[in-house]
Amino acid sequence: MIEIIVKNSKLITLPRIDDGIDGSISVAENFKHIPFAVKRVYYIYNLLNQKAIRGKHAHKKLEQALFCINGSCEIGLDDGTLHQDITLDTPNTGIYLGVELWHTMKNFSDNCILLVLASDVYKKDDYIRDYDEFKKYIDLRRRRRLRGGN
Ligand code: T46
Repeated sequence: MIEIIVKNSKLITLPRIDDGIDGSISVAENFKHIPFAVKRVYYIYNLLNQKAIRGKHAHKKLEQALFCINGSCEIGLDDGTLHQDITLDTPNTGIYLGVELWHTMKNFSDNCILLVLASDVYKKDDYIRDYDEFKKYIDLRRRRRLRGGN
């Protein structure tokens, strides 16, 4: 099992209940398996261009959990210091994507379905879509934290 080394992220393993030839069920409950209350669910699919690179942004406040529930894809994580690529290819294993993490989604298999559970509704202002701006933002946040602010 891969170890996540970037800040504000970890692997999430959901329970998997196998019903033999009748299939399997995986379950995600707020605060039990997902470390926040889920307010929004969306999924990314129809990835006709397997070379697509999605994401390329960070969030200021939004927390998310990503599960590739069909096929596979790769999630690039960057906390401003460390970078890591994680392959998601198991429906009950996901990634917790905390705040202030630059992320990309890439190397999609053609049947990929990426399910995302999010802690808030869609807010355009929560996105940082420029990498230099992201670096400045996390640096400012770090200096504020050192001074005892939040
Ligand atoms: C994230 C990664 C993992 C909405 O109107 N409402 C929504 O809830 C979402 C998620 C998207 N949109 C619209 C905004 C854009 O016009 O859908 C379009 C594509 O969104 P975006 O380019 O942000 O998609 P991704 O795949 O780059 O990023 C998405 C999420 O937006 C983002 O929060 O962290 O998945």
